[in-house]
Amino acid sequence: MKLYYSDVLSPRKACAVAKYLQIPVEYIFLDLSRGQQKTSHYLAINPNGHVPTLVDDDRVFWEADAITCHLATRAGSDLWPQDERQIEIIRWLSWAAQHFNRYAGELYFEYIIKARFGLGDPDPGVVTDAQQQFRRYAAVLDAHLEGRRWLVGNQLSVADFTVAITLPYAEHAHIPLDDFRHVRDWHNRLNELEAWREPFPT
Ligand SMILES: N[C@@H](CCC(=O)N[C@@H](CS)C(=O)NCC(=O)O)C(=O)O
Repeated sequence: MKLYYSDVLSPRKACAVAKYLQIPVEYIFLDLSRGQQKTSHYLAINPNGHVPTLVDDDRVFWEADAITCHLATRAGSDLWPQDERQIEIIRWLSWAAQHFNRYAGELYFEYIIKARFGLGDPDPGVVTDAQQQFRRYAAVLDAHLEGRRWLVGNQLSVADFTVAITLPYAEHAHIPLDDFRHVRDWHNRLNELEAWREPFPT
């Protein structure tokens, strides 16, 4: 299996799951600052020109969530359980993409990507709005996590990897977590996993 990645948000998810599951993967780093995600060779496997992409024999997967589910299926892991828990996991994946990570991702872009790629200063209007919307959805997550260790069925799943994906950057991205103790406790549990703390190949 080949995993095309870079050391940024979406690939982090795929790398963390591959490492957690100890799947033998050939990691191929793409330098986004040099446009390596836009070469004709790469666009042939991922026409979006984004990372990550997983190539497993003659099957190609883009979208990090599809990649994590495929990796878990290949490993026979309950990170993507083969039962009705899938429905609840899909709910969290969808919610993260549309709401929670949408606004946390805006803060990640404003504070981390702009600085890294020389795209200028954070836009105060975007930051204020994103922080306000983030708090709204973080309250939903915080209430769900009260009394639970993990998001679905009190067992680690791909939903935890996806929903939490911006949180390692919370401090630098000014993601406001102060009011959400259960979210912080849950992320501390993820931080006990080496694959979460250090997802990228060295
Ligand atoms: N929804 C996609 C998002 C992919 C994506 O936007 N990746 C970013 C990095 S986090 C990227 O490739 N940026 C470089 C570019 O678009 O040129 C996924 O989850 O895989």
